[in-house]
Amino acid sequence: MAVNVVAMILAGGKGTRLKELTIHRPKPAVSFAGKYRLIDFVLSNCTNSGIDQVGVLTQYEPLELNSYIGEGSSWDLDVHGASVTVMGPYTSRDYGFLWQGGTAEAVILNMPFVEQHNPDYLLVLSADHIYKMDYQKLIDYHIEKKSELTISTIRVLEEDTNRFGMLKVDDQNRVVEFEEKPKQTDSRLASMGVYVFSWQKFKEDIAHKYYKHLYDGVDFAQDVIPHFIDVDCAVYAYEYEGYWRDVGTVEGYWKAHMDLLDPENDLNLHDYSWPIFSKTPNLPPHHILKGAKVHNAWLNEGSMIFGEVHNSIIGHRCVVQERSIVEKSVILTNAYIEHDCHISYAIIGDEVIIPAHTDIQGDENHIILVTNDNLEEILENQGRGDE
Ligand code: ADQ
Repeated sequence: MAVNVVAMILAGGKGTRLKELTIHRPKPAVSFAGKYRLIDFVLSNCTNSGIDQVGVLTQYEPLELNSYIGEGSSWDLDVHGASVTVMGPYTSRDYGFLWQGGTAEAVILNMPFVEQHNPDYLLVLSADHIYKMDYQKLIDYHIEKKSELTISTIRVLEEDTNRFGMLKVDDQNRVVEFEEKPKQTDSRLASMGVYVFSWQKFKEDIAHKYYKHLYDGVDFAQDVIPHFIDVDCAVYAYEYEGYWRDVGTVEGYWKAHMDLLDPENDLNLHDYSWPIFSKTPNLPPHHILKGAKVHNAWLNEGSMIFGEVHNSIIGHRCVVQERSIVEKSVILTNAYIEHDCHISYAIIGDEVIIPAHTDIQGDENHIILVTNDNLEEILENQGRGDE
């Protein structure tokens, strides 16, 4: 890449809307398709886009992400001068030993990391979206528009507008209005939480303006974007047209998995020109045993299927025992479905053992999430708690 870009990935989210999946781990470390972690997508996008200086901003339960990312070798971020640096929550004497709160705060406090690379552009990314995006095109657009802040956007349905930052633009795509999660809007242009800043502008304006207000929870969407628009900076929207899904809710997470099973969907993980890298354990191939039935499923390494699996994704080291049926479901890692169970429209978390003869049946509008934190409650609701 001719211009010098540093990417900062916001990976600190507690992810409360993913409920029990994020009790013991941050959202970016949650697994996806039985093989990946959510953060693999943004890290792979950086590698594939030629962005080789990456900072990962952690906060909530950072240990797992730290050890998962390590030196970055799984994403080729440790060769030819590339590097990925995982940054823990930041405090210092200057800040009265307080901890970072808002998203912009996290970046501002870690400015020394960005500054040491002396970049032309700062790319701010989140770690909880499933998409394959060439950030180089976004940066080219930012340069072409002589933009100071470019927000990557996607068109959304009316019923989803209250979940995103919504923008209004003029005929040159210059942003004239931005509202974070509005109750009502006629705009359909949503922020993807992906921003490009001209680094000089960020340093002079943002860092300077908010320096005294750090630890008030300074946030990109609530504070920085509205401020840039208010003071008449060049803020442009870039319209991204590929597959993009926010997997911050249980339903969104489940739907993204079902998209993988649909050969017509745009999220093609078989496109080897844009690989999604991951760090996976060394396991034997999956095994479909005699008498098992499998139809339209992703089965990960080390899994053993004795029963039936339809339209589902099975993570590594999972077992589906005899006469059990799994359909329209996602089974994470090392889960064990004993015999004669019926699981549909469900997500079964890591290490969960579903006892024999259990029925867990949700529907399209109600996906049932089962983890070791709520298993007992779910079994009790079925009248099986004392068995
Ligand atoms: P949300 O995702 O709801 O909306 P937020 O909860 O602030 O916004 O999280 C943004 C990202 O930053 C997440 O990946 C989160 O994990 C991470 N994060 C939050 N606080 C952090 C901290 N202190 N340190 C490190 N990481 C932190 C945002 C935008 C919307 C946009 C949607 C798109 O605010 O405008 O539409 O993303 O999904």
